[in-house]
Amino acid sequence: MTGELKTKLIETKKAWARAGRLLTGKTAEHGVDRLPPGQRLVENWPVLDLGIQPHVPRDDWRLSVGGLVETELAWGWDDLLRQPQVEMVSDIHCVTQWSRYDNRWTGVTTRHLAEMVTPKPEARFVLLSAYDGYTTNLRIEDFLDEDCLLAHAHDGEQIEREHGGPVRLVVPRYYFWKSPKWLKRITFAAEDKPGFWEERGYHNVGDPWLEQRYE
Ligand SMILES: Nc1nc2c(c(=O)[nH]1)N[C@H]1C(S)=C(S)[C@@H](COP(=O)(O)O)O[C@H]1N2
Ligand SMILES: [Mo]
Repeated sequence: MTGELKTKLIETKKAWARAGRLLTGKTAEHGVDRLPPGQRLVENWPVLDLGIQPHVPRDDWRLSVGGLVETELAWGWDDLLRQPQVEMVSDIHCVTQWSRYDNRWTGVTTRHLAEMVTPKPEARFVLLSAYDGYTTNLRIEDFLDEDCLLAHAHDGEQIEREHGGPVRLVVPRYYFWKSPKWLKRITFAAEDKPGFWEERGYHNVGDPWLEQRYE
């Protein structure tokens, strides 16, 4: 681990949630309006994290998948590359108001991963944790959307450490805090469990077109 936890940033973002900052009161329709309400387009790619950017060499990276599944699995870097690879282009929407269009991700779809582990029928949520201790949660159907993937490359280059390399999750339909960097563990569960930002006033679902910034 390097860096210190950004306690001030975390306190500020908690206060924004309490105050409902940045809310426009508008909603929009996904698939009709490309830019969700209250968002502005950026060309650069901001870096957001809790102040800790873990250094996980590719050869040390392990992803474990378990909980309510028929077959648990643990993948290393080579295992991930041996799975069917896809390329998908999607937009990023961060709750701090920036959006970034046309990100070309390479990796393995969450649907393929689910085929490998076979979630049990009782599994309704997916709990995610990362090498910096970050956590977040998704409804299983959102995790299994067709555009979700475990990504190891962005615009044809390996994902840089600051953006979550070697492997991050990408869930384009929701605010980007639902896309953990430095992905470590995926747990299928019957019960939901709020993650880091969800426990600090951020919305449990986080749909940008419904402006679900805060709970
Ligand atoms: N492991 C981990 N993943 C994380 C975060 C984090 O702090 N740790 N921050 C989230 C937030 S709030 C955002 S906006 C995006 C930022 O990703 P980026 O730095 O690649 O833009 O990562 C999300 N995933
Ligand atoms: Mo964010």
